[in-house]
Amino acid sequence: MAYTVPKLTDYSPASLEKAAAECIAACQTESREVRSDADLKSFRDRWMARKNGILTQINGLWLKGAPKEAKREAGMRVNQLKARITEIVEAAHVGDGTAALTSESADISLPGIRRPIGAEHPVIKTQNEIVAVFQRLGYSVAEGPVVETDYYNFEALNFPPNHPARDTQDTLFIAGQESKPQRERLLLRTHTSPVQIRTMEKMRPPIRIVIPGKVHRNDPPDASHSPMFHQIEGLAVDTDITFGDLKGTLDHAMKALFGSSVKTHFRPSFFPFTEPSAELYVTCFICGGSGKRGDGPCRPCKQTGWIEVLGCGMVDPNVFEFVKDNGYDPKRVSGFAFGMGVDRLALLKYGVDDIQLFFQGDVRFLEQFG
Ligand code: 2U9
Repeated sequence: MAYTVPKLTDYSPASLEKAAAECIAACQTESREVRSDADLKSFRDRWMARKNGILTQINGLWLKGAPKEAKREAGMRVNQLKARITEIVEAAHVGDGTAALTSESADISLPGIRRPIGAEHPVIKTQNEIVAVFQRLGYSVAEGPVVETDYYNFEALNFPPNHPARDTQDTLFIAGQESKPQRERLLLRTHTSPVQIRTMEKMRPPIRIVIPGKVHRNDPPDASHSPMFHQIEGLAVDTDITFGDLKGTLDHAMKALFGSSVKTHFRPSFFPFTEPSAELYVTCFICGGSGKRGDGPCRPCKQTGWIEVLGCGMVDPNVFEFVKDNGYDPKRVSGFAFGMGVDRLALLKYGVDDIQLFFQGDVRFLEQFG
């Protein structure tokens, strides 16, 4: 009985596997019954014809028929099946039947299906390396929602009501929120700091956490900006945390990440949620701090020999006010925090000059990091 494409009712991986195997076996069997050029032509058309070929029927019946939740699995399985059938049809030739193999199923002379093993994404690789340094220092990893409220993303982080970061040119707000009170309005988080507030609401001090995650800003994409990028923030709160603890901790972390020879440099800065605040620079890990690469300028550090890695500071007591009832009394506890952009560090680390390459999904670019 010639093979016909069955209508699938069960789209479980096992059922898809079985249906695909039956199809492949049928195609192999028929490929061995080709005795003439005419046979070969009708065999090819029967399987490959754009109009009503078996592969076309499979598309129609199996893909279009797939329930939404099975679409992806079905899609993947059908693509593999198509690749396999195409191989068999292309390998088919006019035979004298003697080639009929004893064991019906596997024609081991045919090439196997190459299953490309993916590689860890360079940004996630960099993120995991940084998180691991702080985990080794006893920090735990916290995560939280990407869709946040104005309260957790701004208000609880001591952003004054009219702070520019609040307006649309920097922040992607969820539409249709106008009727809600400001603090309940939903937005795409612009930093992972809201997770620290949510964590302090749940866990009493002392606390040591690092928060990796995606953040969103209303930035037009260019070689160094992406509306979606990755951050890692950290927070340490206890009874007597000092700026010295911040400097010691971050100096250790930078040496663990970029090599024990790097030096660190803290420059005064400002953030709404920390006071005092600083930017942390490390000696350029590309030119070693000379500002020169070969006889040319070191562009990553703009010939300064220093690279800005992160922002940091002592948690502003105003921020603790929002979590005071859970033991974060600013008179009794103090803390430091820091935040860094991961994609930028991955660009420097891998010498990539366009952040868009990270998000275009071009396997030729990504498989370099395998
Ligand atoms: C709480 C208290 C303080 C987190 C901090 C920074 C400094 C910082 C930037 C780095 C590069 C954002 O991705 S970036 O553009 N972040 O410089 N972030 S201190 O401070 C906090 C967070 C939470 C409760």
